Amino acid sequence: MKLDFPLLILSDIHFGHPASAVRDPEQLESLFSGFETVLFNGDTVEMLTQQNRENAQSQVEEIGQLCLSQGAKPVFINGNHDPVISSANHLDLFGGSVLVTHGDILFHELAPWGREAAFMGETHTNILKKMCREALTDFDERLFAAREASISLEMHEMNYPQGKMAKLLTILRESWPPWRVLRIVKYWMQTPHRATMLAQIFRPFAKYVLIGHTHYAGIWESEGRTIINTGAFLPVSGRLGIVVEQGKMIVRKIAMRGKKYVLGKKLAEFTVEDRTEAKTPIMVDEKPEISPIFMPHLPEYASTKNGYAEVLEY
Ligand SMILES: [Mn+2]
Repeated sequence: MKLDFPLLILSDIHFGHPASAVRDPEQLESLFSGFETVLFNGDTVEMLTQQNRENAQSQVEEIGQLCLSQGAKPVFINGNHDPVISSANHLDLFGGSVLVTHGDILFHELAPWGREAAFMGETHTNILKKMCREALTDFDERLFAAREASISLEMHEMNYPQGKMAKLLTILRESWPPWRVLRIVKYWMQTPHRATMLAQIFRPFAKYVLIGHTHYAGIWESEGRTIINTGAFLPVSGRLGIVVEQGKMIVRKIAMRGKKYVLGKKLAEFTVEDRTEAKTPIMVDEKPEISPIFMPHLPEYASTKNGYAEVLEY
């Protein structure tokens, strides 16, 4: 796929979710203008259940049309809330120097803070069990397995708050019981290291890993790599837009002007080297320790998980 620059990366709009900060796609219009491509890095809409899938489909079209009306081509990457929005689970930019993926792959339970974590972990385990060793170390296969696990939720009964109080009820529900908040903070703290390990194992040439998913925006320098989380259009999370041009990336805050979202304060700028020709793995130590985090065929894998899934035996 050829992506034209300048390109804007956003994530986790969660359009259609009761707590989404986007009530009308038109609020995003000004953000899109001036870009050749807008890359939606997952969880753009809510299409997990059969009931909301049809609705979500027309919302995707609406967002896509809005991009086109501003002269930008929309490109969608799957997230765990919209696992069937696209055929892409990740993108490699600049010859692999930049890895873009939603980030649900970072956790065995995909969303270990969620109410469906136990079900998700079990399903993911069962999917991984059916895969051979080669497949387990292949990035596309692993992303595909995680996506399968998300899709399985569709058959699982879920109930979201509905009606006028939905937003408030959702916030209360998400922050109850109180220790859940602490666990979420724990996952936030683990994320940069996990993203680094993901790159080390599956994308050793990637200097930058761009994710969303955890709803915690920020930039981290972690073990020779830079991890950028674009946050979410939800309360508390913070939200960033990444502007990608030839040879560089600029991270900006997303601000509001009136009711519309715009690119705000510049937080960082990175010069990005194209690795199409020179593939040099990013290494900090001479003999990097390979973490078992994403390696279910290693016995240590069990101890790196979040507590639900059983040990995979090979
Ligand atoms: Mn997500």
